[in-house]
Amino acid sequence: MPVNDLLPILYSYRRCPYAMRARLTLRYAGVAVEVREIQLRNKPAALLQASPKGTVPVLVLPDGRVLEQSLDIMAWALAQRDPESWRLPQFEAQAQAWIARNDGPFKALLDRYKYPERVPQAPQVQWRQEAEALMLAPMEQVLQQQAFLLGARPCWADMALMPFIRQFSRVDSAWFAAAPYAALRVWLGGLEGSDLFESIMHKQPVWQPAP
Ligand SMILES: N[C@@H](CCC(=O)N[C@@H](CS)C(=O)NCC(=O)O)C(=O)O
Repeated sequence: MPVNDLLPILYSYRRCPYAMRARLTLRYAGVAVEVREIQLRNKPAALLQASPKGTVPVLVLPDGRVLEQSLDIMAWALAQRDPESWRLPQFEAQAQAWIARNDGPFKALLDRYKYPERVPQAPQVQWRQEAEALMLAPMEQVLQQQAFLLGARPCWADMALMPFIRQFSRVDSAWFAAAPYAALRVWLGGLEGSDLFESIMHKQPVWQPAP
């Protein structure tokens, strides 16, 4: 049984970047949810029943609707409340373009860079260089001009990308610290050091269904 039948239930995995972007947006929007921390290797039946594809995040709404894509959860949360205008209708196409580049080709390169042993056909550095050209360098160029991807204030594209850039930065943090991406480091450091990010990264026990 949910803790409170009126609360949406978020199936989440603390370290999953897709789940991070969902938790960030729900928290920012002030939407209270019951977070159910799962283990990817041992997914609860209730999650698979709600969403058989078996990825997180998944948000189950009190009316029974199921949102099973992180971007849908972000959009739903922002439709409830968007106090600092993360959604900028005039820049929606640019936001979508950054997110598509992140979730598509950048995520593929990030996985290769992170797990180079799975793709022995090329050295790890190749995946990093491709990711730099695709994402880090273009982001750096923008962030040298303005503090966030679409202007002086954060928007939902910043929040959607940040967990992935963070993951990338941690594969080889010494390299990232010295790489020619000073503005990107400031952007990442600011978002990572924010109270909002800190608030969604607290450790919590794995959810156990009631016996
Ligand atoms: N397109 C999905 C991707 C979510 C996703 O791939 N999540 C990973 C964890 S980071 C997952 O649940 N993988 C399933 C597994 O590893 O079994 C979304 O945006 O929500």
